[in-house]
Amino acid sequence: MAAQPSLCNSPPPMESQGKKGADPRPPSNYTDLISTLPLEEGWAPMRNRKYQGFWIPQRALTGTLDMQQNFKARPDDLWVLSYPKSGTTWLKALAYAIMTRAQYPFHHHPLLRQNPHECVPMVDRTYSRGQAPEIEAMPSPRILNTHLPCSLLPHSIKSLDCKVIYVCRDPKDVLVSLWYFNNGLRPQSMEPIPFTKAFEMFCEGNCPYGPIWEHVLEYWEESQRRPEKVLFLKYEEMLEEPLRIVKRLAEFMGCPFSPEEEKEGVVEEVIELCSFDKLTSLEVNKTGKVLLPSIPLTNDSFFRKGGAGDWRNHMSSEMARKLDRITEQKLEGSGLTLGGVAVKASAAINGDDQALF
Ligand code: PAP
Repeated sequence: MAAQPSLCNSPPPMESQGKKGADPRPPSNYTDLISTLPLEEGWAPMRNRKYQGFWIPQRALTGTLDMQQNFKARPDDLWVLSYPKSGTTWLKALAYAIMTRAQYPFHHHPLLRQNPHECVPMVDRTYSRGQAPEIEAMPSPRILNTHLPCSLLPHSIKSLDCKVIYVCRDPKDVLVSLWYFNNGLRPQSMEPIPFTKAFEMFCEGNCPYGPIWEHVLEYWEESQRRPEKVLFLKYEEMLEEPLRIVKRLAEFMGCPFSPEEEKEGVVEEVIELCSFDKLTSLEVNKTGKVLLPSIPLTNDSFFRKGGAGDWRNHMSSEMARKLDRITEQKLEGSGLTLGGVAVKASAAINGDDQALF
């Protein structure tokens, strides 16, 4: 297989770098490189390009490359990371509500007026819009987000040892959620993708930020190596035990709930503020628009059913078995289980492996 251009490991000199007074990062600098990357259009209108082993949406690629080159991490940055459709919106809301709880009363909280994606920006998309200064202007501590896999994160995040919270979800439910989301991106003139076609593409790893298993595994292994810096969560356990997870999140973030706060019900208030029912009842999430130019998205597209197991309404048991089998094979030996697939836990994380961070 032909070697793919690598900006991550050995950044090439960019034309504008080092030039005094020049715009440091016109996104067009990357167009030539991007046009050489393998292209897939099965998820149209989304076009995905294979970059360093992952199918990255083309519209996120300029931002990804720009971010890899220019993003400056701060030691107290907190990253909320995920494969798409795995619980990002919820986790963003929770992390933001936990971090800002002393700043705002819950009845007057920014999450009542802003979508969680506005409170916690997606850095590569912000860079794609040429608005990197917005990220640089954020006061510390920043909560930041991307769907990039661990191996594609900018080097400064790794070298500064920033804290990371990763959420994953049953791939079967991820696929269903992604299918609805992607169909919502299609103009009326386009038919929805047949679910069977989406299923096959997903199983082949051909999907935005896919393959999902490699994405999840990179962060899982990182969380095993450095649990104090990488917190690995599952959407399903957030649904089952929100109280335990929210307390764990606060501890990990370095702002645990005090006994007084617990007594006063602050943990429950955070959970309530970020709940599916609460967020979907808010005007901003019913009618607000997403800050992504050229994409016809409204904030309500981040909320659909908000539960586990909807795959049962979309897949035959044969399809479910096939996807579970792939998950099992991909995760074998990692000690990780996904979607109720009992993968044999063995002492699989090879301590000699090169850490991704
Ligand atoms: P993103 O990758 O576009 O940011 P993400 O938030 O990761 O999407 O995933 C969306 C899913 O989370 C949707 O799942 P569904 O399609 O199966 O319903 C959405 O409904 C669900 N979701 C969003 N907010 C919440 C919440 N507060 N609680 C539980 N689930 C939520």
